Amino acid sequence: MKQKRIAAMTLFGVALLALAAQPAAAADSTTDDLISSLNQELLYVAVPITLLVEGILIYTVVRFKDNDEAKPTRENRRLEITWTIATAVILLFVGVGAYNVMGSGDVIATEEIQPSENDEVINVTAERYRWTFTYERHNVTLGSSPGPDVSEGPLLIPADEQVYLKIGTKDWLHAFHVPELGLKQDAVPGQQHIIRTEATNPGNTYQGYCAEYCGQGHSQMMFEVEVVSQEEFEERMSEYQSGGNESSGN
Ligand SMILES: [Cu+2]
Repeated sequence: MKQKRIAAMTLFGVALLALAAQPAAAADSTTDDLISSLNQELLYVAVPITLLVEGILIYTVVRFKDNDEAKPTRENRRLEITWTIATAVILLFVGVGAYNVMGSGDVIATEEIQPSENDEVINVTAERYRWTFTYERHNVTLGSSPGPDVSEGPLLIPADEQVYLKIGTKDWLHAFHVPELGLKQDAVPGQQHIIRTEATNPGNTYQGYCAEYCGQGHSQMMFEVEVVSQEEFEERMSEYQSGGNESSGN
């Protein structure tokens, strides 16, 4: 029984270590890269702590299982100072790591993220029940379903270029979410949140969703994200322009 339990725990530990040692898959965007790297970093800290705590727990249970008269613990200042400092160091490491990722500008929307004139800006607008993507510089509007001024099309993103997505809504709450690119942002009425990213794998497509339950048609609010080379992006934009697509932007 004892050996069985130790064997099971060892197996669990090895599995965790293997998970931690696995190299991160090639990131699909700068945002995805930041998030995956942080996960990896935190795992390097979490796995040894888990093994240490579980090890002490199992050792204690096995070692003292026949101890009928447990002695009360005594104050041990050195031990208390040690675990206080160790915890503080770990929290500091996690805090600094997380802050660097969150504050980088490529993970969450902050006031400081403002595109300059030459940046690719896409207005991503949610409504019941579709998404529209307006390319300010190209005067093109694509949508997850066609409409009067909207051609049906994916969210087309040029690769290896900073892209700014202005997330907004025409009616009520929705949420823009592309898990594989690491993108998620609420679409809040009366507000516009700007998120920034740089997709790194041209030729790939990704599934996007609405991630905030918004009514009967919520499950239809899906869209495709297509990452293409910068040349192809410009070509496709000209095609959409000449294809009679009239953007509603003035
Ligand atoms: Cu929804």
